[in-house]
Amino acid sequence: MIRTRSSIGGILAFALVGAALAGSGAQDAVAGADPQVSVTSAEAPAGGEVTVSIEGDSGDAAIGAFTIDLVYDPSVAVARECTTSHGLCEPAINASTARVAGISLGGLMGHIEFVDITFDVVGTAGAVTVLDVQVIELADLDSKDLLPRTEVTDGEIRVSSSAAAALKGDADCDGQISSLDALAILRDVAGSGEAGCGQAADVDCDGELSPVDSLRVLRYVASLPVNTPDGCTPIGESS
Ligand SMILES: [Ca+2]
Ligand SMILES: [Ca+2]
Repeated sequence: MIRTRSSIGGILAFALVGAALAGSGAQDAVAGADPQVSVTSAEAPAGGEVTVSIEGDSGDAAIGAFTIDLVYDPSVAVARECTTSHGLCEPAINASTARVAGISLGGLMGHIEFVDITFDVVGTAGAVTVLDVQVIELADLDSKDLLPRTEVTDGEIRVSSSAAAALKGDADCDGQISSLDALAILRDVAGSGEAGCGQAADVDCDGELSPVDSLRVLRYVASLPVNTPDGCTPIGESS
């Protein structure tokens, strides 16, 4: 019995050392550095969506297991979906908290992308929610608790003014003007889709969407001259 157990232990130890060595090849740990966990900040108009990332650095450790919560104000932004490559994530373990939990046999070292979380922005312009990072668990490959020496940095989501952000001609509201905007207008006119930013799409300011609006956007994209009626914001400028 003893012999069997020790040989299993030996194999396991060998596997862990091998995995740790493999993991340390790409990015060497910085001796004496503390682990860090932070979240990116973002700004988006009301009704839009925004993705933030919880990132970190292993410092001088190799991270074997983690559980991290992100607490937010659901009157400003609500987490809708999340993606992680290290385990599992859930955008809403309750009305104001997203969670990611993961493990690594070889140990996560260097820069770490824990999770991407996409929020629907529901607050009014000027509203802000703190993104409160709460590290529930952070342990190395020996299950040693790294929490006491982990630096944690919060972020925020700010609701911008959509009126100021809207570019004339940006019919699909992606922040740039391209042939896709001309297509979005034409699809709207044909009844087979809706231009998300209707006011920005009405580039000749006559109060309705028409093929003329689409053509003007296409001329702009092709760097051809575009006449703008008096009192109408030119294509490519903020309205
Ligand atoms: Ca666009
Ligand atoms: Ca028009």
